Amino acid sequence: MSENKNIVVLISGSGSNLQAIIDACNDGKVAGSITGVLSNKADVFGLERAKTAGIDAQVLSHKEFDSREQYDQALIAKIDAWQPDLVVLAGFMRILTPEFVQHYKGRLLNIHPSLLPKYQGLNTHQRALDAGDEEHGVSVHFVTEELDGGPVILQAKIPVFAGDTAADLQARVHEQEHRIYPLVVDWFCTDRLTMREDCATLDDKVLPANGYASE
Ligand code: NHR
Ligand code: GAR
Repeated sequence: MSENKNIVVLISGSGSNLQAIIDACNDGKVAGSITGVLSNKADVFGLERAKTAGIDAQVLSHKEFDSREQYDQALIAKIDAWQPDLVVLAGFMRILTPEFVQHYKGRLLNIHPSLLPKYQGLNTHQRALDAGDEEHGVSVHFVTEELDGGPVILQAKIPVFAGDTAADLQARVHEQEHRIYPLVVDWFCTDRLTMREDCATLDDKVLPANGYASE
C-alpha cells in the first residue's frame, strides 16, 4: 500500500503551494510523485512551475461548459487519466459538485486560508482583519460536500499585528502553508492519514475538530 503514491494537484493561480509540494517530493520529504497538474485558468504561473518540473500540466476552463456538473465530469476524466491516489486542491477556486467530491472521497485535500471553522469561503484575510482577530491562520482538511466543512487535519496560526493589511496576512499565511501542506501530503502518502466516517484519523487515532495538536 505505501508504495510511491500518484498525486494530482488542482490550481487556479500562482501555484506556490504546488511548488512547495514539488520541492518536497524532489527532496524525498513526500512519499509520492505529482503525475499531473490541472488548472481551470490558462496562463497562470502554476502551469509554468509544473512544466519546469517536467510534470504534465493541462488546462480545463470552466467557461467551456454549460453546467458545473458537466465541468466536473470532464475534470474527473482528465484527473483519472493520471491515476491519482490523492487529489490536492492548491488554490483551486471552483466549488466542486457532490458527484466530484464523492468520486474522490477520502483522497481529496484542500488548504484553506483561515482557522476553520472560522471564515469559510472567500476573502478570509480581510474578514479576519475586519473582525479584529489577534490571530489568524490556515487549515488543511479533507474535502466533503460541505464547502470548507470537511474534517480538519492540521492548522497553523499566525499573529495579526496592528496596521496589518490583507496582503500582510496573506504573505504570513503563505509561509505556514508551504510548511504544513507537504507534511500532510506525506502523512497521506505513507498511509498514516485516512478519512473514516467524516473524521480525519492519523495513525489510527481520530483527530480533534481543529486537527493535530490544536488546543
Ligand atoms: N468543493 C467542495 N465541494 N467542498 C470544498 O470544501 C471545496 C470545494 C471546492 C473548492 C476550496 C475553497 C477554499 O479553500 C474548495 C473547497 C472556491 C470558492 C468559491 O466561491 C469557495 C471556496 C473554495 C474555493 N468559488 C467561486 C465559484 O463560483 C468562484 C470564485 C473565483 O473564481 O474566484 O466556484 O476557500
Ligand atoms: C493559498 O493561500 C490558499 O490557501 C488559497 O489560495 C492561495 C493559493 O496560493 N486558497 C483559497 O483561497 C481557496 N479559496 P498558491 O496558488 O500560491 O498556492
